[in-house]
Amino acid sequence: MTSNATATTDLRDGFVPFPADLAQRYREAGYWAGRPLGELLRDAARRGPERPALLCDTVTTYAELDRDADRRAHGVLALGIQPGDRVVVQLPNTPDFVPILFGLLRAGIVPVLTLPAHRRAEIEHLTRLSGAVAYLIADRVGDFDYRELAAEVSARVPSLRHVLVLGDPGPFTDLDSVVADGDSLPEVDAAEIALMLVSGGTTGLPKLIARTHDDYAYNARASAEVCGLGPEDVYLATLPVAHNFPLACPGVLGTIATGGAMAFVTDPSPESAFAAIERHRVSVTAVVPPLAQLWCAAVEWEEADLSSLRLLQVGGAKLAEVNARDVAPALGVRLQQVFGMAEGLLNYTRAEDSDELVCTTQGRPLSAADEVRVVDEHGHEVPAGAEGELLTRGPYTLRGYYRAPEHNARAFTTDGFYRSGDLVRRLPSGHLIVSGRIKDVINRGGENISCDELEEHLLAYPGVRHAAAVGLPDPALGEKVCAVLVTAGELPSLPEIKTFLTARGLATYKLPDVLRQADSLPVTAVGKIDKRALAARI
Ligand code: OOB
Repeated sequence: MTSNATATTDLRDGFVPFPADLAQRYREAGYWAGRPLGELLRDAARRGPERPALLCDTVTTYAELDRDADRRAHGVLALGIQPGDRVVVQLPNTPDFVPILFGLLRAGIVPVLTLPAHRRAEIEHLTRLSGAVAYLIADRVGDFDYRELAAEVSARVPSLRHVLVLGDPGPFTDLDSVVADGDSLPEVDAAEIALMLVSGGTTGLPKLIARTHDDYAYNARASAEVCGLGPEDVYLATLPVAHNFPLACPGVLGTIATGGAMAFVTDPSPESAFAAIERHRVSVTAVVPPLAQLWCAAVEWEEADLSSLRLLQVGGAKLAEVNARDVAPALGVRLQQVFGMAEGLLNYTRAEDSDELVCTTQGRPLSAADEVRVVDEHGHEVPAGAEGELLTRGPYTLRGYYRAPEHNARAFTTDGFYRSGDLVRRLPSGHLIVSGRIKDVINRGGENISCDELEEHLLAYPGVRHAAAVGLPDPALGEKVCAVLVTAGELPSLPEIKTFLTARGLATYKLPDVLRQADSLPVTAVGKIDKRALAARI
């Protein structure tokens, strides 16, 4: 690759920092500890050097992991990548992810964490937007060759100077050769950007969310505490580890903060995940609702010892109450609902919550410093228990997307609250019930129908595995309601569905006009049902 640098643009250019007064408050209150993320691992290795960190065919101890991360930090710096530079990272769920991530963090280099399912459109966009100088990939996963993707992207994005490959490098640089010994690493300021997450937004191209060391370390530590993680826990990264949920809620970073062990699967199917749970005695993992449903069903046919599993976190999309009630009896675990976003705010159900709260709510905010407002379309707070849009601000919630001033003007209030676009109801206990997305509605002849609400009812029909409500164009109504069902047996008839929904008390205008059957529903990069792709398919 050529090494003539188009000068790397300044990292802070386009970053929206926390206002100084709030930053000071978060520091004084101890939310922000002033320690860079790289030190999480340093501390764990100091406390328990011989403790198991990464579980695979072999066991990597914390001391080994710590050394590996340092050698990689020196290695990338020796290549000429500098503190503050951005590096697009796209790796499958492998234990190597951990030393690679920590190597970058300790060098003060900013990883842009993309998902394995991203392809040229997203990677090219994210590389340009971040001004990345390097792209870090695995050689191939399944049938897909990331080196071909890298060749395309580097031909199009001039800032990209290095492609580093885990595995067979082909024409690029072998990532495992990018190691060096050294004495001192650059000083990393905890108030600076540590890493960038990709927004899970479903409209337009993804946006970048810059998370600081201070805010993200708090995110991981506080999440670990709420989940009761400790050194005896074994966390399984089931979802793609570049996603906020398995990365830091509490995920890999929370596990490191508490000195536990981690295992990884590239394939979240019951067959592969259950085998990993049994083999590594996994105690905690996180999944999206469609996967939770699949796992609950799979105990019928998969023989595996899941007795080590104590906590199953489910989040990323609404977990229907009927499905929530299945989790504990089917898998013999405690369910935790997690309603979070890459932008920041996390809500968890707690160990001390009643089963009723755990099955019917999406949890309450992680931090006492999380500020939540539930507002109507004019921005006025709604009465307690009423539905409204969730706005939030707090010690680990972004103040603006990276390099997106126009979008930020709409996505934030003037006093810095993030407009989540999620519709929620708040109980007196502070627990939130997610009732839909502002935009995920079908407008049927002027009546608004919440897709989430309808889907929840459809899922209660016996034998319905997955359900999605989508609007189809209709000359008379504007939009009509189409229910797409994945069923265990035969598809029920439309009149049967209507009778069932009416008996559940659903208003007539919300009843589906059309029924479709599908073998499966399309999913996003992290495994949530992809409504846009589904609508395009119909
Ligand atoms: C997580 O993060 P993202 O950034 O992929 O997606 C965030 C959006 C939320 O705004 C909401 O619309 C939806 O996903 N969502 C949920 C939910 N959890 C997320 N909707 C209903 N119920 C839930 N439990 O998805 C994410 C990040 C960290 C932890 C967990 C999930």
